[in-house]
Amino acid sequence: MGIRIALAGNPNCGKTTMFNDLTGANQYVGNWPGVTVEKKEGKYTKDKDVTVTDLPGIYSLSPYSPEEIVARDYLLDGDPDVVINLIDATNLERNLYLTTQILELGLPVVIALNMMDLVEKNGDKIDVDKLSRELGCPIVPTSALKGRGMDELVKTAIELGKKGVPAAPQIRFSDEIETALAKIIDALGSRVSPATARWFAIKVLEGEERTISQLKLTDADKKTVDAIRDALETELDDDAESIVTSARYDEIAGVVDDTVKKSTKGMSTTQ
Ligand code: BGO
Repeated sequence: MGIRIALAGNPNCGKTTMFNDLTGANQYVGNWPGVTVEKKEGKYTKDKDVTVTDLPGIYSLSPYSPEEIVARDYLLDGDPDVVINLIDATNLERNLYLTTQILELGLPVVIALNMMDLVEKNGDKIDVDKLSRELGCPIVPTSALKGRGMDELVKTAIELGKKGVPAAPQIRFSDEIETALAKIIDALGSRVSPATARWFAIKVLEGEERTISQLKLTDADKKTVDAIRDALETELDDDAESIVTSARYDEIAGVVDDTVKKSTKGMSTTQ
């Protein structure tokens, strides 16, 4: 049985460079069904049983653009064995916004901490082991441009894909938000698997229509989750989507603070 790897990341994180390095000339280019978003797939040059699917570059898994919808539908329904989430290590804070969402999907995930050559050049330090622990998935430092770390990355991805162990997202929001999420997970019951429950609960808390209609909630369940959302919005005096977005950024800022040491050379181009 072959392994299917999905490559996901922000625009400009080095995804094309990495995809070309992994697949060489073994690429097929087409469109995702129904949209004019380019779809690229290829076979790994060193093992033809490994297929790599390049997802569009995106900043979030919200359903606001065709690129985001394509990427999230593929991750949720396309059933990849493992996700390589490429992140630009010189822009960690911005890139982790997508990462924290990918980790919630219930899929095996390995992070490719790309552009490490630039981080080193700037004299910045990233505690990769700590970052891996705080996020809840393995991380392999890479430089797609220089072809560094690629073998270890694919080896880690294949192992994870074969084992099929989902990422274990470690980030937790404030108590008020976590209590609301727990109540929603309870209301969703067996409609969602334990590995995907957090993803769906967050989307339902945000009031995201697309997910709510996909879940086919009964009117009674809709009332229950609406009441949970209303109570949180009143308590925190904000709308649910902004509450979750701010909470994500707050937690990410904490993770970056814990794991990144900026050079004092003053030549860093980051943030
Ligand atoms: C240009 N290290 C470094 N230093 N650069 C990298 C790495 C890495 O690990 N990975 C990628 N890049 P894409 P998306 C460019 O094109 O793969 C560079 O959007 C330039 N071009 O070479 O396109 C990569 O697919 C002129 O840089 O990303 C590319 O995710 C001057 O990051 C850019 C400088 O990579 C984006 C850079 C004409």
